Amino acid sequence: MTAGDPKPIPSTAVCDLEVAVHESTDRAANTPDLLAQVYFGGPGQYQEKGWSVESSLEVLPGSGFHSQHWYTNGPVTQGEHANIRYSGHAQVLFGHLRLACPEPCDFQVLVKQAYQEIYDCLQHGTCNYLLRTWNYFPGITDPAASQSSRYDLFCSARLQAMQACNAESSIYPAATVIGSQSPFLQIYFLAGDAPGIAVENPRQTSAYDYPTTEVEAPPLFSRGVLKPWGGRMHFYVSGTASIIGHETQHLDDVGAQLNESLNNVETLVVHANDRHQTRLNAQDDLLCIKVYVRHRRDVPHIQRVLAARLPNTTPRILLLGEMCRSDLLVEIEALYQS
Ligand code: 3EB
Repeated sequence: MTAGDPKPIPSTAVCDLEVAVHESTDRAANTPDLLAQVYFGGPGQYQEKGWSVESSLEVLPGSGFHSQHWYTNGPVTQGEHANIRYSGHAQVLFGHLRLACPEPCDFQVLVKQAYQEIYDCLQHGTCNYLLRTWNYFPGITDPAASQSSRYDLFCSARLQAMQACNAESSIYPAATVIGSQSPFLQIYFLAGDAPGIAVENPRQTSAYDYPTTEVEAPPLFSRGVLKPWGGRMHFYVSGTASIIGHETQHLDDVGAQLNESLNNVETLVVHANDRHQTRLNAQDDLLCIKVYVRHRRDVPHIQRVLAARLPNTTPRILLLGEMCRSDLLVEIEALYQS
């Protein structure tokens, strides 16, 4: 660049991001500031009109919201990178990838490809920081040919992709990994042009430090990620289960597992406030909670525990899905917005 060339103007605009949840699955008006819409309970496909993700997990009774709309201060454009479809602008990106996962398939190769595409996509643009990921695929605890579970292969492949893309040193995103009933690896994710702040739970061993006698490759995610957007604070809480230290608690007791998971989320919020001077209220700032349920017969019990623990105004959705450990019956994730 010579002295006379115009220099790119550094972006000083404040990026807003606001999430709204809705009871219906009605499509949002496709306004320029609509970053993404996420629908639950559909076939898990791309929509032709507008930019949306359909999560393939079945919605269970007791669910109060069925869609999420993510808004930013636009204008937003859509693009594609390899198998990824994304929507965004210089400061925020929401992406979706869906790969067929036939039987048999080399699952580790598939996941490595997916994450390499994700890191590649982010490195090609301005939104280099992965903040939050959602990962769904079939047969999560099934042993593969190598005797490792698909979840083990997932963790190994995610690590390999990070290494291949030199993304290892970055802050791990908040993440959810759940087994689905549809024959696809579905990943959707949020990224930004600035990193979030990782928050770990003092009651739980950090997943990336799980003893290597128990896991083949460490699960590379943060328990929670704080991210300011303009004047708003988001706190993305990862899939959270009934685990203390690194051990599952309350075997065969779904109610106690759910209570313990909720305790873990509350502890994480308190810890984030202590460490980072945020003022999140564990109840009032909870925009929505997702509850992944292994057995549909547990739904009434789960509804009763939620009714006892959450204000009845807190939007929730119950989704049928399998956890990565066979002894877990329930797992939750939370989105805080203040
Ligand atoms: C756990 O706490 C439960 O591998 O990215 C939850 C959320 C879990 C994310 C991941 C795994 C992951 O270890 C499992």
